[in-house]
Amino acid sequence: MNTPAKLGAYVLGLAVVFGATFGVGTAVGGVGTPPAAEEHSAHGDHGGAPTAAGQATPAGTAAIPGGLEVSQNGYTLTPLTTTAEPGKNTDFRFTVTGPDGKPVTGYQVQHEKKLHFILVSRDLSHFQHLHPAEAGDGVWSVPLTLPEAGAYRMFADFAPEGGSGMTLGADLYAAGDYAPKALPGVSRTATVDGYTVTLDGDLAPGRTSRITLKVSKDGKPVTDLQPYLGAYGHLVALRGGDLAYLHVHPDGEPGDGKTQPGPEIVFYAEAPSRGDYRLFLDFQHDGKVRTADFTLHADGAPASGEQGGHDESPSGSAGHGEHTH
Ligand SMILES: [Cu+2]
Repeated sequence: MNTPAKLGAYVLGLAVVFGATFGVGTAVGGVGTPPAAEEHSAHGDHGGAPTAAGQATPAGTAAIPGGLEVSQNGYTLTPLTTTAEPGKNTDFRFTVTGPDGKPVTGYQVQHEKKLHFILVSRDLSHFQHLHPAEAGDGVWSVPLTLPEAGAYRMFADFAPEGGSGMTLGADLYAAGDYAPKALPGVSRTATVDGYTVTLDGDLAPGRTSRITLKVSKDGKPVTDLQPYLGAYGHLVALRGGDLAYLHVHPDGEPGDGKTQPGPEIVFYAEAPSRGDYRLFLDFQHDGKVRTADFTLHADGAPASGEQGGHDESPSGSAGHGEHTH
């Protein structure tokens, strides 16, 4: 084998490793997660693979994170419309076609939903997490408002029957004058609706990092967070610049005997590279789902402690929760 061919095989091998690590796409998006067993078979190699891969190659060179492609593994996301009037609610519809070219009708339920839908503005100043309804014949329907003029990214996070989880992404547009906002600077405290959420932990390029979010209200820790679609919180993380969709999963779930309903919610997040990331935490309290947002910067070599932290992740924990706003 000549050298280029060997190199190619080597890179391909790394891609396979990274694919297993990052390609799950449920990230939360994670949003959705395959059933627990599926979820964990998909990233069952968390403990060792990120370390090995992170040391063997510059972070981000071998992986294609979720959300960047409109088509993957033979599955293609097809919005039936890609434009909307700013501020006007529309019945937004789309399909996912399978390897046979037909709209997929069979989906695995992930955290009580067959498909999780995330919409962000491309400047990451706007975020929505919705759950479309099946309109028949593989068509998904969701009432959607693009709040103002600009370019948007939609993500469909799902696992087809008999397949593994993935996140496909497509651009949507609202016509009109558009003034993009700069990505907010690094921020570890967010306030929403009288709640303060603080973030502890750092994203590390090419590694799984433990992120702890602590919810308080009126200066007091919130200890009665409500389960929402199977979790106490749902975290979506997107990379600034290209909106790569990170794989994120929570540590523990309601009813597992050890996961408390706040004030802390713990997640494991995989940042594919250095760079800026926006994080959106959905949590439910007093019957309402709220979103707290943060900016983190992943830089430098991963700390050895990160991996140890991740090893404490119970292998039986379910993925993340979901919510509708
Ligand atoms: Cu969802």
